[in-house]
Amino acid sequence: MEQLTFIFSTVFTKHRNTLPGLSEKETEEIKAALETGDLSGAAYVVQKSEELFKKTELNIAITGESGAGKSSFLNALRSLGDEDEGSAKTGVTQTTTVPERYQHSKYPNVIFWDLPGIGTPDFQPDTYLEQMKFSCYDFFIIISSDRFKHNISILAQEIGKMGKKFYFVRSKVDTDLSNERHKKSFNEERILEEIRNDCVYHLCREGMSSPQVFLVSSKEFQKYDSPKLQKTLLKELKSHKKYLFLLALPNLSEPILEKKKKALQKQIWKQALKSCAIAAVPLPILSVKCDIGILVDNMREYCDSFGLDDISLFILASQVRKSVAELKDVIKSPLAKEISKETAEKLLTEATGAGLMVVKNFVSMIPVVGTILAAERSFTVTYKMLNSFLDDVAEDAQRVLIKALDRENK
Ligand SMILES: Nc1nc2c(ncn2[C@@H]2O[C@H](COP(=O)(O)OP(=O)(O)OP(=O)(O)O)[C@@H](O)[C@H]2O)c(=O)[nH]1
Ligand SMILES: [Mg+2]
Repeated sequence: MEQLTFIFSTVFTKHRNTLPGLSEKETEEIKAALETGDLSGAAYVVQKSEELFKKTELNIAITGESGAGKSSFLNALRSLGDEDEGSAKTGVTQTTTVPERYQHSKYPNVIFWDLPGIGTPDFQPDTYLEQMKFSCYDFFIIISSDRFKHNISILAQEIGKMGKKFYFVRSKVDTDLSNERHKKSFNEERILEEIRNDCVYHLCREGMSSPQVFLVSSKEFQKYDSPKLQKTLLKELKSHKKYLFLLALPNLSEPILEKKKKALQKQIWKQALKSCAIAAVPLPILSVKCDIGILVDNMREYCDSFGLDDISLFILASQVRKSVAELKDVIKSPLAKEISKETAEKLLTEATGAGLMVVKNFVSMIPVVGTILAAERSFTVTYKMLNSFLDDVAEDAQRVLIKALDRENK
């Protein structure tokens, strides 16, 4: 009982008497389990909550004028190049003619819908919304390139009328800039400001109040307003959907990496609790009780979410025209596929601290000791180990980003 109190006082105090990642009802259930000293009951609440999370879907619609760069934007948001396997088809002639569904490769519950362009003969503004089954989506990203077109404001107004959120993206700004670059008076900031003001002006003229416009290039997705757009979308989403979307976002900006780390950090207590409570296996050699499988799954998830796996590194390397070896060079922790039971055990040993090594041999001679060891100790060790692994992975992701974008390491 005292051990349980210790576990939750650690988590509660850290997060101001709430349990991060749980609803009020779930928090009450955990408290009730805690009061009766039921560790596995408490872990079961966490497990049920995670099952609910696994069922959460996020449907994002990408819409706008034909040829505006919708499919390219969608690929960039999924961290894919236009020719990578599973990417949406892009091209100079009309390519998307029916709504196409694309799942995120690592988070299949994040679903992007590539909608055909509005304003083509098959898709006129008055029937477009119905044809696209607009009510199914969580939010819309409206893409427009070049000069502002009337259809775009019709689309925005109709989405607004349905009570749905939309975000306005002005694409291909890299082309606008390169078209102007030859001029003596060229000033990047000024041109971007002009484009932004023009879009805002037209949206206001069509009756929208204080519209927000994001300038983006799908060819240089880390630049311009893309990080701001991702931050804004995250702000609008709540609980499970917010967490899901964050994990799925490309690892192209430092603030996103930082947010991912913080979000994953907040979940660690749940994993430590499950690991030491549900089907925990005694590891006498470390004098802790935990489920190595749970730890391995989490470590792999950290790597996956931060793009530290072979496929993600290969895609990133080809996008930034670097070799995979160059990117791998800056990675210190194991990649997703290298994580095994042995890796987890090694890190757990490190987390138990040097003092424990003295008792190691003694304990291994009497394995039964493992089964009666304190939950407090098991929880603390797994909590510490996952935290430290997450720190390492986040630092690796940061170094990969700096290398990929050729930034100076400050
Ligand atoms: N330079 C530059 N070109 C872009 C950008 N986005 C898209 N393109 C190019 O614009 C063309 C059209 O892009 P798509 O992504 O196919 O446009 P779409 O809106 O999906 O087109 P439809 O499906 O036919 O409506 C392609 O040749 C893309 O490579 C961008 O941000 N910068
Ligand atoms: Mg398309």
